[in-house]
Amino acid sequence: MTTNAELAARFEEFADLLEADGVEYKPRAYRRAAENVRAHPSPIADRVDTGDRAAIENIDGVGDAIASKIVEYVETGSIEELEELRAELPIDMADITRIEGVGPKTAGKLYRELGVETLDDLEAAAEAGEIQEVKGFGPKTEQNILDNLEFARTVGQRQLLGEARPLADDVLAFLESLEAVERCEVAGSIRRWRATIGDVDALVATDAREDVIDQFVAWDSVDDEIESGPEKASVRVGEIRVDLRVVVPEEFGSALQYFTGSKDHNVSLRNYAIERGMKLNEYGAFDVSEIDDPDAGQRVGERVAGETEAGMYDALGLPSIPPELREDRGEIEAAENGELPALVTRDDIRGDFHTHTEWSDGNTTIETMVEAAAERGYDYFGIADHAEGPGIVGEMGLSDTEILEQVEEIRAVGDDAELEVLAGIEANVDADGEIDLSDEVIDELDVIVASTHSALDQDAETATDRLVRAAENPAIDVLGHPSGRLLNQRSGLDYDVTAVGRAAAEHDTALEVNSDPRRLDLWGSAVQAVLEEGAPIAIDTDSHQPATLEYMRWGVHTARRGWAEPADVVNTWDLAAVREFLH
Ligand code: DGT
Ligand code: CA
Ligand code: CA
Ligand code: ZN
Repeated sequence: MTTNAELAARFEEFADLLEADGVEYKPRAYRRAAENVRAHPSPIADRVDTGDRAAIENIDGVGDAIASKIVEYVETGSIEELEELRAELPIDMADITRIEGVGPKTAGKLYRELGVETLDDLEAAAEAGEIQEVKGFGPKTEQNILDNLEFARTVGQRQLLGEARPLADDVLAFLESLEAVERCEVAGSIRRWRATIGDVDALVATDAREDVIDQFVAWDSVDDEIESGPEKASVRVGEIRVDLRVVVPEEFGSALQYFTGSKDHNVSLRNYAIERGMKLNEYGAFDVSEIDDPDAGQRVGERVAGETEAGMYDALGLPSIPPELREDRGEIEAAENGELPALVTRDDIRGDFHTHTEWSDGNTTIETMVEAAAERGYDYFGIADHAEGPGIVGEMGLSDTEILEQVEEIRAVGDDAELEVLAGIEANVDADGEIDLSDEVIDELDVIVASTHSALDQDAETATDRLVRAAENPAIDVLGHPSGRLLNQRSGLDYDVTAVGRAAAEHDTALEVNSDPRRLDLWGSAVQAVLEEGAPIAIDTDSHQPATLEYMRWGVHTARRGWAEPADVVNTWDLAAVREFLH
């Protein structure tokens, strides 16, 4: 069956190609549709099957034209208009746009002017000095392309969590629907909620292994079978590789533990086991204290666990360690000492401080965003549109006067809302760590998020000074996406996370976990470092439309990778405590 993720990917491709073709406005509509389709709670293909056209058109951002394309794709497996665009613009878009500063529009131009289709073509053109000759480009653009080619090539292999996880959910739903499947779970980096994913690993317990393998490779969503054998199969779904392993129920827990990783966690855990006369592998936990040669085979000694994962840890006298913590950053020692954190969950979240509306580059009104927040049961909700400043292009950013106008409207919407609406702004941390807002504006606002949008190539010392200075600024409540990284596109600021965490702790500034799957900034190890300094964090979605309030899922799991407990996260606090913090 066609998944929502697959449909979303088609519309994103549509948007890219239209943009490459020089079409205006339409790409944005397609992107919006893609986000809403991806976030839709049930399979849209079901609506096509039941002929419920109205339900499809009811999805935010999906009108008559896009609904027709959804139907066409579900029924025929392709969209004619998209095929025509692909033929007209045969560009390796995903590869080429991974270069910072090269978007679909630029890619389209380079194709038309120089015939650039691949990264190799691009490299050749840049090295021959052809790019600087194209109208609108110059030596600087050309140099930028040369500087970033290497990065684009190496990161190209990994998928964003936000793209891979919805697919993993579909894989699980499919496997669960098979009669022979007793248990199934995802493993690997996706179960640890890493920001980027090499491949999706899935695991099934069954007594009918070959049946399950056969049914899996025959799944409608599979584009290619890479390999298959009696115990495992690898397939490609869209751009993502899915590895399935099929085990007998008695060994499901040990296999799950093993294939969840990380490798470093497993190595440490195995050593921990050896010190206690135990042997640990994908087939079980074995007591080998009475055995002369524990390495004589895979299943030697007395088998004490393997059916459940919790049993594996229990066999070592340890409580279960949440998958997000399995990175060999002290979790085994914490488990041994009974000091594992009680991790924050999605249900603990009471609000969001960083969201956008059409006042800057968001897609909708303050009212619509607030309603969407209320539907999620939040207690408070911050609108933080862009202030004008470095890194914010054109008319998008708000001037001080416009901010004051917007605050009035936010207050008016807040008066009728079911939750507390916080008037905020996303200010710009300039190259020196300052923000540019008048005292009057600062006084009027409830929450000031300050983010870096420019000068992201500073050296580590300058960048650290800059972020420390921002963290010390009493006007700033939340330091937004501190590094400014864009996954698979740019690495962002390199800075001393501990030093910034210390400054934030001393000056009561929260550091943001930006939940946008392209950012996830702070990331797990950075969260852990700032929490050790005692700084609070805020998990924000940076939503530009209602559907992406669901990005909170990625942010929460990222915070969990950093050992965050509810008390560490400002937006789990009640309104009174939040007010006090923001004051
Ligand atoms: P990825 O796919 O690159 O995002 O990362 P993972 O962690 O999903 O790695 P993957 O798919 O190669 O393997 C899944 C898990 O299997 C990995 O996290 C740990 C386990 N594993 C795989 N190979 C080895 C190995 O050689 N030694 C150990 N100890 N564990 C391994
Ligand atoms: Ca994997
Ligand atoms: Ca794998
Ligand atoms: Zn933002």
